[in-house]
Amino acid sequence: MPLHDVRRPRTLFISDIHLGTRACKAEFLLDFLRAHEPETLYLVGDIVDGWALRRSWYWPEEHDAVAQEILGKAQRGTRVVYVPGNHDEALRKYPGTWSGVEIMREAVHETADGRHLLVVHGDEHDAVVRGARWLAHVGDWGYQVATSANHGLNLSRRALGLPYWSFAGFLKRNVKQALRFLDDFERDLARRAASRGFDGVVAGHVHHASLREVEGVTYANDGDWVDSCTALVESATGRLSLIDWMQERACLLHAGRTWAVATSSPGRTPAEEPAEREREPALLASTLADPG
Ligand SMILES: [Mn+2]
Repeated sequence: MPLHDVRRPRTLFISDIHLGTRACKAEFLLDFLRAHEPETLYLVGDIVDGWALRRSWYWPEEHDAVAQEILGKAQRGTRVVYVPGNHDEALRKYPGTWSGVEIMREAVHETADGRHLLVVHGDEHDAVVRGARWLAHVGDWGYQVATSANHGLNLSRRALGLPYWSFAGFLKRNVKQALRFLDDFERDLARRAASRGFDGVVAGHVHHASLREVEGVTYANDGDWVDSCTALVESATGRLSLIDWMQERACLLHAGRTWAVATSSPGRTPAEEPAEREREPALLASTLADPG
């Protein structure tokens, strides 16, 4: 089924997908990716969850399809820049271009209106984050199962098919603490970007989409595809905005568009996909899962 109105924004930023975990909303992401053909796509870390894969192998068809769609975009001319996060930190050791995807520790994005944005996952520079012990576990449900006092609780949550840990849930339960932490995180990243002469920073890591001015610089966070299904987008004129894909899909469906969660590649047959590329996502995932 052809998708209506494929959007061609100048830039898309997505992060915290956590492919390789059951919590990843891969089908919504696939739907989102197929509805957008950006000039540049930034993957702002925690794309493949190497920590989770190392504990137990989980790589269903939808997760492979997401990886294939990203590689397909690179093949069709999108510039794809992958800035690894803490859950895919093994890739930080391999800067360079792989299958058309540029891997780098941090990136600098110039907007259409000439602003320079630092693009980082957000975990590595940040003393605030290291101070916040619970944040190390964001997106890392299995780790919490193994170590926390909630062991029994998490086991029963797993039996019910629920994610072990959710930032949205944490936010609801600990509003004051979470908001204070988020504010510290945002200020710290914004100050670091400003001190290096940037006009702003784009990050992920905290699973909380945000776009605001902090002490004269732009702080943007593209959110996640575990709880919220959000992305940051730059228009042709350089305007930044956040996309809440669950909300937009609901509106599009309401407006009678034939937008549906895609289960097969629209307009392309498998024969058009280079065969040697097909094994790459699983190969990448197994590399990340390899403790060596
Ligand atoms: Mn992270």
